[in-house]
Amino acid sequence: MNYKKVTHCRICKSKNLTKYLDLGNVPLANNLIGVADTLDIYPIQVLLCSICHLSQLSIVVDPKLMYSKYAYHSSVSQTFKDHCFKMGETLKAMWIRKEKFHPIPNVIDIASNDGCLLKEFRKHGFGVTGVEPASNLQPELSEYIPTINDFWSDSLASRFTVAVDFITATNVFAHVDDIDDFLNGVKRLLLPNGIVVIEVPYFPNLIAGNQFDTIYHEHLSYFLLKPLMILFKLHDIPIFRVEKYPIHGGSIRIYASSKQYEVENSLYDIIDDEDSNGFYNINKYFYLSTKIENSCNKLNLMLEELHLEGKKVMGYGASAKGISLLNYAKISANYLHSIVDETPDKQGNFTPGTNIPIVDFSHFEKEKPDFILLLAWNFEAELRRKTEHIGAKYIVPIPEVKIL
Ligand code: JHZ
Repeated sequence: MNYKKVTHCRICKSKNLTKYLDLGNVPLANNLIGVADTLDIYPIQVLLCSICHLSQLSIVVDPKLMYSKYAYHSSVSQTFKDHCFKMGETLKAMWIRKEKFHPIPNVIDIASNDGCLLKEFRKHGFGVTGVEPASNLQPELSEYIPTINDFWSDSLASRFTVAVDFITATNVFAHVDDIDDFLNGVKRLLLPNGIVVIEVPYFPNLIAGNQFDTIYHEHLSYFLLKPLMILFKLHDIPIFRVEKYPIHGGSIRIYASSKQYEVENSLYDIIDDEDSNGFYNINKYFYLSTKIENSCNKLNLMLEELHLEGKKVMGYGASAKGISLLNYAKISANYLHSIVDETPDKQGNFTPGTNIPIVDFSHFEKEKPDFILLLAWNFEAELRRKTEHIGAKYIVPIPEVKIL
């Protein structure tokens, strides 16, 4: 068996888990396929813990299947690179105000991918080390970033000899099953005033923005602030600051440390908002199923109509969420000619479950589509800027399908 069932809450260990969403069985979103490949599918069901209110998938697929080779390269998006550059600037300013243990600030980035964040941090003078399990994601030699090819764990942390000012983890914490082991390793390696900085998509944005396509096997947890506060307190590294960013459809960045920095009031405001908006109550979530079904039907219908009118529709961004959306909405390869993605590791493959070819950018110029379906809607501005000259109309699928 390539997956295990979740029997208790990942944070508070309660067995009071209630299912509120079932999106059926779909393939692993980032495991792209060749034409002749066979496909494994796994269930997508979301459960709510009635004690700490963590939403979580009902199964955990073996991480080695998903991350030993990883098609996603963070550096393809300039928007994300800019985001990382600014994050480096913020952390550098924090370091300047702290007691210094090293002559320059040092950072370990967990799930460093192709070194995107660390390259930006180095521009601010950080000493950098990456930890990344995917063997195909080594940063280019010309921009060498020391990277350990492994999963982050407490046991891996115990092999490091130098404690660090910062540990960063962007878009990985939701992917981790054993978050206790993850945080034990973090705590072990932080300097006494060191700070762990974690960015995760913020669950209320998923709900408000109907971002159901971001529910897929990699994302084991869907975080509100309250369960995160509970978790970090249990590990004695309390969260003292939270910031909201628009990246990836709306994320929160949390700052935590074993040094008891003063907890900012804004945290309590966010928790009050979560509470008053009903996020701690299962009744908030039961309507999702119907809403998602309606959204999928609308997208399917629109693409069918365009197909019948003889229009050529191409996708842009073979994102994990896009691939999930195509599966949830059962979009046939007849409706979508191909998907352009500028990640070389994705090109030449097909989308799992829907068999749509993934091609390079030159195909936009060759094929001259009438419509471009923005499957990476979170980078709408960047994708539109790059394709304006094609003269196609855009289809944005989320929160509700619309033509621009
Ligand atoms: P993008 C990823 O999800 C993976 P995905 C992961 N599971 C996660 O948690 C989230 O991020 C947060 C391409 N592209 O970033 C690159 C271009 O071709 O929305 C990507 O394949 N040209 C870790 O995959 C895809 O689109 C461009 O100019 O849903 C975007 O994927 C740009 C901007 C992107 O995340």
